Order: sequence, then C-alpha cells, then structure tokens
Amino acid sequence: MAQRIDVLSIFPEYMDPFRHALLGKAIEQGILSVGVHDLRQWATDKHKSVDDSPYGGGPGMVMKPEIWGAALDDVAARTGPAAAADLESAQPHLNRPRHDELQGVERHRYPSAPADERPLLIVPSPAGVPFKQADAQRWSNEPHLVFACGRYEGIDQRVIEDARRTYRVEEVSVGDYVLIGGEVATLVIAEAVVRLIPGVLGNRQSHEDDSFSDGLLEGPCYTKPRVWRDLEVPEVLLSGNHELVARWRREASLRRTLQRRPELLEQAGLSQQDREYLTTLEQS
Ligand code: 6GU
Repeated sequence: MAQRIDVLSIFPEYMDPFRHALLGKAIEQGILSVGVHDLRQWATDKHKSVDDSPYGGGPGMVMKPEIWGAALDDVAARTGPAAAADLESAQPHLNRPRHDELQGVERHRYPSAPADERPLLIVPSPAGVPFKQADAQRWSNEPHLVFACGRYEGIDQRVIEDARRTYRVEEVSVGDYVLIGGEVATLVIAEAVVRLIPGVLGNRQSHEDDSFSDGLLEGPCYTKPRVWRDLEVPEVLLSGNHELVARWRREASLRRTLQRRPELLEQAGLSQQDREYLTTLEQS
C-alpha cells in the first residue's frame, strides 16, 4: 500500500526537504505520495488573511477556524485545492545502487492495524504531548497522515474539536522549546515516521538498533582507519568475537544512558547482567 502524507501550511516551501534524500527516494519509489498545500488557498478575503486577534485579549494572533475547517475538509476528501498534483522528488534515485541494502533481510511492519478508517491528523504544537519513537512506529503503518502546521499563537481550538469528526487527531510536541511554527516539527516527525516505512531504509536491523528502540541511547561507533590522529578504535571491536562485541556495545549504551538520560533506565528492559554493570558504574 502506498502511503500518503498531506501537509497544510502558510509556508509550503518549508516542505522542500520532502523532495530530497530518503524522503524523495520514497516518493520516487512509489512508497509514499506527498501533497503540500498552501493554507492561503482557502482564505476568502482579499488580503487572504489567516489569523485574527485572540478572544480574551493578549499578545499575538490566532489562526482562523473557517479557513482551517475548509482546508481540512478538502484534504480529507481530496477535493478543491487539495486535489492538486503531488510533490515530486528532486532527483531520480530509482536505479542507483543502495549502500544500505542487505541481502536476505525481510521487510518488516510494526504491529498495529488501524480499525478506524479516518486519516490521522497530526497537529504539532509546543503544548502537545511529547512525540516519541513509539509514535513514529505506530504512525509508520498509517495509510494517510495529515499535518496541520500552525503559526502565530496557534490554531482556534474548535478546529481540532471539529476535525475529530473526520480525523483521528493527535497534538504533539517535538521538545521542550518553542519554534515559530509547526513546519520544522512536521519535518522532524515525518522523517522519523517515513524512515520506518518498509522499503525506505534498506534493512530492519538498522532501526531495531536505533537509540530509543530498546529504551537506551546508542553507544559510539567507529570505522577505518584503526588509528586516526593517535586515537585508537576500542580493541574489542577488532577482536571478531561477536559475543564480546555485543556485550561491549550494551555496556557502552548503558554507560551513555546513565550519564546523559538516566531517567530512561527506569523504563528500559534491563537484564540482571545490565543491572549489575550499572551498579559497578554507580560505585566508581
Ligand atoms: Cl510541534 N511546534 C512548535 N511551534 N513549537 C514547538 C513544537 C512544535 N515542539 C516543540 N516546540
């Protein structure tokens, strides 16, 4: 099933990265189709205004509900301006050799079948729930994702309420800081999701080893040369002993997670051996 992403934004040119690299390749391969739509196409007054002052007063502007309502209706139905041509990849990648293709590695879908036929509307907002790798995994199975990029102080909340009639809706934040609008957050989320769609990255192992997939941060990695500017690659990685290498990597992961994100250790699935190793670290 080819998956589809639509994006609504007053700055559609922000979505140009979709046309490049992995995202562009997914489009090229027919794995993904993307529609980017200028919200102003649904503005009705002569200045094509999309915002107004907030009820209750205060600084900033709020995005108007009528425009968002009409735009979201059209995107769900692929009618009106939302029926326009899809985004095209910036470069033809189709017949290039892939450095990430592994022979004999089966394609994998993350489990979860949406029983609900409504598309999923994602509303990036600093006031949303934190976006996590588990969300990326769930959403990589969705046939149709729609991103609503707000600017100014936000979108009139009734738009989100009303959209639940047509969409399932999730409001998410990409971190504890404030961006000018939802566009860059949309790129972040879309990249995290699309790389998990089967066939977009060459092999499954490469995302099962990702930071967060097992609840821990990934440790450091090395390549040739063995010595570079007097700095040596850790000896164990040259040993050819897969079991020792795996244990070293696990410990490097645990060390880094303890140092940088200790709160992750509470949720990670740790073995008795992991716990003993952490105890030795905490004692030194
Ligand atoms: Cl999703 N949007 C905006 N505007 N700011 C953010 C964010 C999203 N996540 C963190 N900061």
